[in-house]
Amino acid sequence: MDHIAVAVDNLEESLRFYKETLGLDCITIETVEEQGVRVAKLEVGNTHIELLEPLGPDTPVGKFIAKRGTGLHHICLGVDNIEDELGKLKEKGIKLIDEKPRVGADGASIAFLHPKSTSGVLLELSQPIDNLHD
Ligand code: CMX
Repeated sequence: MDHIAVAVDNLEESLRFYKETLGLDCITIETVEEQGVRVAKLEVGNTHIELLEPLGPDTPVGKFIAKRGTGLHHICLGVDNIEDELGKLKEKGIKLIDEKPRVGADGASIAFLHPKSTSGVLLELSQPIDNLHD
């Protein structure tokens, strides 16, 4: 489990609960322009919670919040070789949102699977940057 992501209206307001009340460590706050989000990464054991604040109402997470409200947005599994995994999933008939990986938080290589193939949950695969092969 790489992380669980929660869509929020306001990062600082949500951090008051996750960081100050729960006492989780916020290890990074990063703007990922390509994804239209500001991301706060909190450490929980050997995994993370990511809080996603949309950069505007017309971004994917902004539209998600307008349609469904704030809350659980996606779960992310870490993989060693994302291209291989996407190839294998495609062969098995899994519906992919991203056939090719793109850049996510921390410069990781990421791709989303369509919720139709995952019982309704948006599922992300992520290959960390320190694990990228040549
Ligand atoms: N949970 C469940 N279903 C979701 C969903 C979510 N969070 N987001 C989208 N969907 C559904 C849509 O309803 C749609 O369903 P239908 O095809 O049945 O209508 C389907 O998934 C595709 O969604 P879409 O928005 O129409 O498709 P796009 O290709 O435009 O975008 C997606 C898909 C998921 C990439 C985009 O909506 C999104 O959320 N982008 C932001 C990604 C993000 O969180 N980035 C954070 C980066 C930080 C990191 O590295 O983790």
